[in-house]
Amino acid sequence: MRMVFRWYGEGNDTVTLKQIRQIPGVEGVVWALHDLPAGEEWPMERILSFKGQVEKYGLHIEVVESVNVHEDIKLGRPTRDQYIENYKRTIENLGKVGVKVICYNFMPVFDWIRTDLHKELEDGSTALFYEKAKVADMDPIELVRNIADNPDFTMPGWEPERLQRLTELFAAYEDVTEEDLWDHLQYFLEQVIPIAEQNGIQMAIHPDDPPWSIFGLPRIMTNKANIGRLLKLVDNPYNGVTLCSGSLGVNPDNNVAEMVREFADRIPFAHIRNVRLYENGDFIETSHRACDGSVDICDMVKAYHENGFTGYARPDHGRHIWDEQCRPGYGLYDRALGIMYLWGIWDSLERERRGKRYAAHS
Ligand code: DNO
Ligand code: MN
Repeated sequence: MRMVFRWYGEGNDTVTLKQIRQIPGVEGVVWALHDLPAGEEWPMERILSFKGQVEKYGLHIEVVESVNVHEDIKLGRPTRDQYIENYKRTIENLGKVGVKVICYNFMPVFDWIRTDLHKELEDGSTALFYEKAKVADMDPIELVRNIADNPDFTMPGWEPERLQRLTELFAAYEDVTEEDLWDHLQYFLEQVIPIAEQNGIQMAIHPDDPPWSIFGLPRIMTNKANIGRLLKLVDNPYNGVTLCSGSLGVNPDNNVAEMVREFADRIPFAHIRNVRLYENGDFIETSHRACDGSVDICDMVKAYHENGFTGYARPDHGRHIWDEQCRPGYGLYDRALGIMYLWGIWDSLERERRGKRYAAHS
């Protein structure tokens, strides 16, 4: 398990590289050029300057999250070819600087969705929360009109330009079925995976978060059967999954440890976090500790260990603790605590495996 930590870049993150390098066992940052719109080629000089900045701190840039997929690709529009070409050029550029994994997602319109970014837990910390009924009842177009009154209803996909285009996007997706989305994903992967392979980069799709349809939009990366289907769409080791325990784990039918056991050789990147589920379908993000949430993090880490996992892992989100002011879910403290919990499980499994000959420095 190679531990990495998401970093949004200088001036765009409250956490510093100096802090990241002091978290035990963290070897690199998970990054992106967040200011570039989906569909554009990432310029080499921007990539190189980011690399230089990170490497000064002894960290690497081997994992990118995300290179976002342009909406025209997901919609299967004729204009998609130009965006796929740009995607391929970005892969080549990233391959040149030693990137090994590109995480991306194929969710129409929105990335992850929550209804409250600062919901209080019993201990006074706050975390990302999802109220199922609130989303189910919501007419997104109506919501756009009222957005000013809903400052806490934030979605990462809701940058201003996209907001304006929302009505148009919803109309465009009206006739797109789940099967259409599968076809569009296949079209994309058939072109992109060979380039990824030539450049030594594993593509790793992120599951949908939450893993069910919202606002009537199709969502397909939701469960074990569909991950299996994705891996067969282009049956190549460079077509992989970012197995996100928090995204998949909010559906109680999903057993993430079981997925690790089944798909181990196609998981180049693990997102590890815990979530607590409520009977009405609401959920809240918790500390990584297994007993704090509904996902059996211990069994899942054991599954990675049993399979000799050598991929990258990051603590996905954390709570906001000790009064930290940070990007929602992306503070330093709780994610660092999560890492220590993960290493605790991992090291004890490692010690067991090696038997008595294990020594602290081996
Ligand atoms: C949630 C996060 C996601 C992720 C993107 C990847 O679990 O990990 O926001 O970064 O979906 O494309
Ligand atoms: Mn994730």
